[in-house]
Amino acid sequence: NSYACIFDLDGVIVDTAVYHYKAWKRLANELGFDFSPEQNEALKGISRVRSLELILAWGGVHKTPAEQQELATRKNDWYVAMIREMTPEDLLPGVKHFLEVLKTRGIKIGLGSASKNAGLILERTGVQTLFDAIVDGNTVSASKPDPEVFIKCAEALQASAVNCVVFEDAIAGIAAAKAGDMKVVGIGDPQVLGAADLVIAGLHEMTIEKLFDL
Ligand code: B16
Ligand code: MG
Repeated sequence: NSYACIFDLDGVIVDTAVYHYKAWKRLANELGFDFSPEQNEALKGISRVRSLELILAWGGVHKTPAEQQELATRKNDWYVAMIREMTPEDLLPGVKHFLEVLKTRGIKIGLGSASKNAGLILERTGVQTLFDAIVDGNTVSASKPDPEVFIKCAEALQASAVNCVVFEDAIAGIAAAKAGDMKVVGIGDPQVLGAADLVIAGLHEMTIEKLFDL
């Protein structure tokens, strides 16, 4: 039975939210409306299909399921073109170092993300080989706050829930980790992420001591 750290991707390892926002905004503009950075906050951590539903509702636009499929694909093509250009420089501060510390200590490393593009992002940023298990939008059917993504990741890492610590930037993700009976470190604003066991600004603030104190 191993100890494991399970990381969310967008907002924890990399800031892909800016690319998601650019691509969704371009789609909305083509459909004749716009949405704000504040509205964009609501899209963090939720699936592509659900994001599109919300955006279409904001614009008061109705589309058939087939049209929605086409729009989601169009958005994803623009998004993928941007993330293909990512490099190790795009890792958030402290990420590489903390992952290497975990490796040295023999603590398992997992990814628990809603994104279907997680593999490509880890590959472009050069950290793919540090992960012992990757569970993403291609493997999971229920989105956060359902704990499925983290439970599947813990199983893949052969770690029981009590021995897992999740790192998350979204309220839904923290709820998912809690629903899976795992400890959770929030990345961001303590006012927003109060449900986490510990809140830090980013992985540059994380240490092995803080991990063992949880
Ligand atoms: P894709 P996370 C999430 O990543 C993003 O926060 C969310 O905005 C996005 O809609 C979702 O991935 C799906 O991404 O379109 O690439 O499949 O925070 O769960 O790592
Ligand atoms: Mg996130």
